[in-house]
Amino acid sequence: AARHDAASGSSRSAARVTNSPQGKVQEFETRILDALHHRVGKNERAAKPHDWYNAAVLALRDDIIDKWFASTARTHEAAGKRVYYLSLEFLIGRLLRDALSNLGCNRVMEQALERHGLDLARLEELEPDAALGNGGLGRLAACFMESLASLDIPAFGYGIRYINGMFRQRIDEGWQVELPETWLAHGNPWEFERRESAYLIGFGGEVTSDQGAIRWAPAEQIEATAVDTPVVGWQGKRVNTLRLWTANALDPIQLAAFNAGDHAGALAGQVRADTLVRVLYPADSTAAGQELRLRQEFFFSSASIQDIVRRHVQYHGDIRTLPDKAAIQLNDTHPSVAVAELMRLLMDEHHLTFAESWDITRATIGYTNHTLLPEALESWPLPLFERMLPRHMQIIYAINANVLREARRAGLDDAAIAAISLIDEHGERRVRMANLAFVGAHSVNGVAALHTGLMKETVFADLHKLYPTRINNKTNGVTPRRWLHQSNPRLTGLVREAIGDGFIADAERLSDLAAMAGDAALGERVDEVKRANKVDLSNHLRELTGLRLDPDALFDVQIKRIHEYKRQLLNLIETVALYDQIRSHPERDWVPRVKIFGGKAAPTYHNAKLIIKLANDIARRINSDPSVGEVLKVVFVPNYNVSLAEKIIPAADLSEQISTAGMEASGTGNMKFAFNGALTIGTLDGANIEIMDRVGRDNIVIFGLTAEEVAATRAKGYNPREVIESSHELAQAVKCIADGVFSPDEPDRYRGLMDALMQSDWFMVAADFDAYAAAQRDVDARWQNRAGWRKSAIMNIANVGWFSSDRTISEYAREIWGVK
Ligand code: B1N
Repeated sequence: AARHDAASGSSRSAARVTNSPQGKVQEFETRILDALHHRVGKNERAAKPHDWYNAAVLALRDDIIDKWFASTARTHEAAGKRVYYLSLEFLIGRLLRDALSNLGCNRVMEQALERHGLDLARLEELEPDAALGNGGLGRLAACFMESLASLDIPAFGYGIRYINGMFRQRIDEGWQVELPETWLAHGNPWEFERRESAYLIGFGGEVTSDQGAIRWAPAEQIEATAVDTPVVGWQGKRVNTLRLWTANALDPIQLAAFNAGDHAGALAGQVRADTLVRVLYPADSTAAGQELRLRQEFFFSSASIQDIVRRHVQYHGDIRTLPDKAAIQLNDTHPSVAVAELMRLLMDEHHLTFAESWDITRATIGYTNHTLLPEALESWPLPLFERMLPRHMQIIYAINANVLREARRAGLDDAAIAAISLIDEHGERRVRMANLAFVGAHSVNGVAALHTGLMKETVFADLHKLYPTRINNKTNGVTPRRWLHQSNPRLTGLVREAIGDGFIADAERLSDLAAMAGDAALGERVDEVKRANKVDLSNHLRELTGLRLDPDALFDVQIKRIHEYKRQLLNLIETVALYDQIRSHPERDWVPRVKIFGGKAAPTYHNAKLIIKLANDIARRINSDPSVGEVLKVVFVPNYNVSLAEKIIPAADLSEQISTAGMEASGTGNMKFAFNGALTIGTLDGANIEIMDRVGRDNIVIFGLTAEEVAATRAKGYNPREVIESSHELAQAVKCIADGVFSPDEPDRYRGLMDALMQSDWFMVAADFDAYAAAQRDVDARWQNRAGWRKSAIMNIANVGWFSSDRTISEYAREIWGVK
């Protein structure tokens, strides 16, 4: 039996004498105590919950590190190709449950902690939510990292270790207030700083040429240092690395200046370095135009490319074989400058010709586009670009000359050539980062079938003519480990009983459930699971907001960034219309509903912030109106983040995916809800279309204009005022909001918002309103047929296994990266 000897430094190996479940618990307990004593520096009496959390992570981490070494060794031996995923965002959330669950240590950890009167679930809640991302794009990167490890593909994620990630949202009298999120305040037991992996990143200065040899002498240099976090795959098969860069001044303190009394000046360099990695730009689906953003982009792209090139040369000698050993994927255009940086290293440091370098660059790089919204397409004023990155500007001109010559030869006209150019010549000249990424990549992919089609027809139409085989589709996916197995243990248990547990590693096995979809007993159990999850969520929301919710009501959820194209306003106006209807017809058999909203607005996005205030104003009014009682409740959940999503999604009955068709590239929340048995109410947009194709038209509620119809309606001249005036319900609701019924303290608060709806309504809220309201009444009818609803819920779970990020990553691996 294992020796219980916490004080002994060698207790770890001593405790490894048995493999029995009790022996394992014993071993964990010993390791936790060892970590608590010797690494946290506390004994059991002095330890605070946070100390126990740290000790638990450290104990588990030892296992992870062993597997990490083994994975790296295997990769070296195989000498195969590695994947490098460059992303300015990784929205990873908490890691403890993910690691425990993927290592199969959950139960053991729970029992080891129980011996000290500690509750694992409570400790898990102490971990800060690592929010190094805004929304879908960053969360996708995190799901991809997990799938890469689960599929045993050697991969690195490269990004920035922001000191302050996504801001914390507080709701003050209904208004969003942004507070800094200090996720590193208590230290981060998951990360390892690698001082030996550091690179110089240059900015500004001059380029000189000496007998053909080009020399860039930057005016400023900052050191990028790697900070590594292990990424544990399913069943610990592989542990990959998420490598985030932090910044340091070469001279953290200039002593001469300091001694001369210029204390601030002496530290200015370090301040400049810190500023680089200080904050994540909180803009989702809009381009952040400031100089600091371009500095961040170059900083992390350059460090990552230097690291990749160094590793290649170290292991394989010849830089010319880079495309055989490295696949670099650009997550949107934020790392586009990597194209120019790789070219620079190949030409200026490795002395290859332009032609050789260009072939290597394109063979190595792939680019994923995530949005066609014009306001999100990055471009930089040419003078700024040239001042910050003079050598890269020269290289971009050279690439442009090369591409435009090709375009001429292919017979493209002036308009097409102007559209293809890396330089936008309309007005102030700008560098187009999407065009740079497109021409510098051998593969350019969209994230859902509709989106990829629209890429070919709109933003990239001319580039697509020149390179007709480059654009391809890779429909997004989500990891079933985090979004089903970990976040919904009740449903996981039920599914496991029904079809075994193969679906965790291979989500498409969920299809075995389809044959049982009509089984009344299974339907009832799915319902019980959902109800239990709703009770948990209600309790949590009561703590957060003070509101009491009825777990037997239909939980109708819209959680995502607040953006006009996502149309939270459509949902809110329909809520107001429903409220009117309930009060006018109290005798009807209304389906009790809880409308749940959550999401952050970009701090400078005025209308988005106003929409948050409107949601809160509507909630206050409706929730305190006794005439609707339990039939309708509205909740705005503050500070929506990954951890909240993990609690809300398993408890949702209805998933709101109601963007204006053609505007949501894919969506990934839509997939998470479906995996958890919610029905979708949605437009024919992004991946909703593919979800419909798989779950079947009877198990999803689709409404509204198609992308084509949206375009046609705009083209022929859309008059929202007419539409509003012709819909009694809509006109009534818009008038109420405009007249201040929900804002008696400031009656004109929403006048402008409603006027804009009447006058232009770019997002077609009015055009889709009647269809949406009718779809909601269809939802009510379906809900009242309990057996039918349950069957649809099961059909959703059974048919969305394809939306596993394992499937997505397998497609990238096979069709873009050329890895096993
Ligand atoms: O990427 C997700 C998609 O599922 C969503 O539909 C899409 O909106 C999202 C600039 C973006 N596109 N573009 C961004 C984020 C931050 C930023 O600074 C743009 N996010 C998306 C995953 O494919």
